Amino acid sequence: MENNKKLPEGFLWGGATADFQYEGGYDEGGRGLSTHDYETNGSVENPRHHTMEMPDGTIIGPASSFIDAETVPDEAKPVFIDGQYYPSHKAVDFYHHYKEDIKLMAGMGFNVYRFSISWSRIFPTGEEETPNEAGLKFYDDVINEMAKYKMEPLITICHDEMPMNLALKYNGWASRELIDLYVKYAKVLFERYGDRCRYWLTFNEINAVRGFGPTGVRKNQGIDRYQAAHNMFVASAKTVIMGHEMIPNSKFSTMYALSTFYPATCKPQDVFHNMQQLRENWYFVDTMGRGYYPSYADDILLHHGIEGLSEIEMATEDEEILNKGQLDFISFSYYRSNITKDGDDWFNVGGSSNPYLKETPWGWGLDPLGLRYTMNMIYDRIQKPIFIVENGIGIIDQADENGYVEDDERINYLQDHLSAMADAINQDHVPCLGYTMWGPIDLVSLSTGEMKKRYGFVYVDMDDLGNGTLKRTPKKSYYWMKKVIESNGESLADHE
Ligand code: BGP
Repeated sequence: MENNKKLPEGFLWGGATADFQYEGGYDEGGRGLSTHDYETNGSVENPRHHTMEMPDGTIIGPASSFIDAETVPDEAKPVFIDGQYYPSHKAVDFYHHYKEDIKLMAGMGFNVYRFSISWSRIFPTGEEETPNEAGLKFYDDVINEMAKYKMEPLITICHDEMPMNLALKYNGWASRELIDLYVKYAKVLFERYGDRCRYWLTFNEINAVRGFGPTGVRKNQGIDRYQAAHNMFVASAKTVIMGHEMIPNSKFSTMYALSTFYPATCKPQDVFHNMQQLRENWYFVDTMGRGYYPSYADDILLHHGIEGLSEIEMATEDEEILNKGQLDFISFSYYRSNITKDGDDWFNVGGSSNPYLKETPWGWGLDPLGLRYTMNMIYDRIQKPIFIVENGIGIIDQADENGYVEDDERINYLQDHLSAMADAINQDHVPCLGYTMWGPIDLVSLSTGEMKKRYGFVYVDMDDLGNGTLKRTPKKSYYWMKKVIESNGESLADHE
């Protein structure tokens, strides 16, 4: 019988990282400060995790969206506190290890690598007239290094962050001023890298504006979040239009957090509530994927204390821009699934635990079939190719004295998820461009600021406070994944 896990030729296999979790070098090469630079490390148990401190000692956070910051005066700026550790400053130092790391990725057979560009490395405050040449050169070097191994770049233009100046001065994406500043930034990237980069993502997890996430909004209440989302929709669409003009054969998406939800029971009210919860995410996918706001938009906004789209500030040309700047493909992250029931708060971004699923130590329910389900749901809805740009498992690895880890749990997770992906492609005929595993080289966790929540195929010797040699050592999963890629998925069938 024909192997049913082998993927179509040309499938893109690789990994994904974000600058502030991976790159470090926060004060090198003329880089400006970015929102994440003010966030401390932490752990789930440590209430200080992922927060920033203001001069009067008030603790707020996270910096990327300032949740709970309504009481913070507009003029207050966060400060760095002696004795606190700020993970983005060094991260795991890709800035100085990029040649070694790219070689390791190539050793597994990656033909794509998704990374994000730090906005403040290119425009330190976001408002300069001319870009920072040293910042542009760094990514030039990265892209050229990748080219040696025929690795295709997939670039995230903005991964949950912005120059701190833009968050403080403009209230982040709540202000329309950000649109032009972002488009100017994207234009510089297209001019510089467009000859070598075809695949671009305008934002990371844009639907996360309703919880934590990428807005930089200081007073993060309903209207500001959805105003920010609108401004990001327009910025993305303008960028897509410009990118298509500037780069032949370019393909654009934005990235969505689409870990999915199921109704807690078959009670019709639970099922209906779950549909509403899913629509909280579809709002973002539909608007950018189809090029217009969905019919249920007013209802969503009403639940967030906004009268409807009429309350969102829009320019007359926005409708046409959204229509012309539709995404070419839909990319998303998928880690887990959760359940919802009638009466749950719509703001319960994560949902509740599913009693049928095992969980990671961080409470993330393991659900490979949920990935196949999600792939089908997206394609049924938007009818554009999809791209899984984040998936993986964050667990505690036990390294031996040489840094080697026998990470069978990670192998099992990937085996199950990649098989489910292959089934969606081969049996359900969902067109999927590729798969980039989250954090191929261990990096800092976004949600907790920890190092011990590890995802990688490669172990990095560093602890939660940045102590360690930064030595890179391939784990057991590294060699397993190499086989999967070499066989273009065929070897996945050996384990069934
Ligand atoms: C996504 C983010 C990534 C990444 C990942 C894993 O939400 O796009 O930046 O960090 O989740 O999450 P965490 O690091 O919190 O385990």
